[in-house]
Amino acid sequence: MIRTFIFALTMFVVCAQASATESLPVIKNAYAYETAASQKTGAVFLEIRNTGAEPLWLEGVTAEIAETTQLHTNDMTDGIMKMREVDAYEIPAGGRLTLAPTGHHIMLMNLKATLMRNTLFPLILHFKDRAPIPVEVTVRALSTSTGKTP
Ligand SMILES: [Cu+2]
Repeated sequence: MIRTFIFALTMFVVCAQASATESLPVIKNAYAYETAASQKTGAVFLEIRNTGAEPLWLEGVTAEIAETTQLHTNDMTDGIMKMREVDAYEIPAGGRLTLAPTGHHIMLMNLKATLMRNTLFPLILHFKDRAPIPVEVTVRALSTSTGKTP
């Protein structure tokens, strides 16, 4: 009798923990800059908030609009800014990660279509141990940028 009760209690705790870590990443402000017709690459920036109690890992991205996508970061090496591919981005528990032109960015390679300003295109974010999350990326005009794109 007591044993059953303890088992039930344990199950309750386990379930409560599982649902606590199920909190979804919150994605905000996903955007890319428009591309020229001849341009084969583009970059996507966005903000990810982790409302959960566990770290989140963004492990990859799929986008219909590009043949390949990679997670990139910018490193300063010998005074030169260079892009480098990374396996994943960590978003700490209760923290946020901002992808921006000067740092981390999602690289779209071999674009199948030109990114036209004021349009949207879909992207799917793949987090470790989470269901994929679709987002809509807004294409911004280049003139509104700082003039710096990766
Ligand atoms: Cu890049």
